[in-house]
Amino acid sequence: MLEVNMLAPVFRRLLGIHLVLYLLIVLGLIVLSSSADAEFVRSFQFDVVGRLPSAEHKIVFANNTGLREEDLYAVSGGLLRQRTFRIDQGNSSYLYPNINDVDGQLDHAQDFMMEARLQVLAIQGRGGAYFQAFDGVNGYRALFTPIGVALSTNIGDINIPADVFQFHSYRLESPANSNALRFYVDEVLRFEGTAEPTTTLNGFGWGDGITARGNSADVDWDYLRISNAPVPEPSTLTLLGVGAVSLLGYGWRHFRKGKGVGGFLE
Ligand SMILES: [Ca+2]
Repeated sequence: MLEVNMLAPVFRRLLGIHLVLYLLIVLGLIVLSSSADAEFVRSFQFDVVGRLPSAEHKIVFANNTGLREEDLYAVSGGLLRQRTFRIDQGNSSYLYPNINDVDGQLDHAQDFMMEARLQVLAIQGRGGAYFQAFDGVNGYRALFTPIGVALSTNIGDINIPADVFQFHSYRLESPANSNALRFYVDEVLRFEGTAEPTTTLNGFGWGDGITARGNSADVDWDYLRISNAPVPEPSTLTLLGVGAVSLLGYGWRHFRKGKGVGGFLE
């Protein structure tokens, strides 16, 4: 009895060390998985007043309007304010790294996601506001119109009705190594089909996308984000979490038990 009680603190210490090690490993895995994601993500919040997107790494301002970037776009109040509705010729948008370049970093073998939150203030035609990406195999494109969003698919444009004049989030998604295209408005799946094949481009862009006269828009962009990396399996994280919680419970029971016995002896 005495020997068992002498061993108990040693056991508890060992258990404590194992518990701490286990938790450190779990934390490490979570940090590793999130940083692996972050490596491939570009996220634009437009939260720094006056910092136009062309100041961001490898973002190119493509502009054939004859006007300056600061005449067409402004950043304030957490928004990128696109004001191209009154521009009756040319277009101007933000591209990474260059829309005519095949050497981008988007990988068809990784999960793809591109999401923007925005409200349209004024729009005519199609594509005066847009966002799109190419991964070397497919193109993923959302073109805004007065009545919704025109999605590019393998069978041509498909109109998804939406009230573009209110703030909504819009997301394009395609699982790794697939030609599938999913489109969400405010997290609700609105379209599932096949993406448009486009093998010669790699990169992404957003802004005023159409040069033709009569296609223009004023838009407030709240954010724009793009990821292209495997998302950690929820089941793996859940398993790790369950393991951590049960170990904690196990340790807590032994801690109470040990304390109780110690109290009795004292
Ligand atoms: Ca914002």
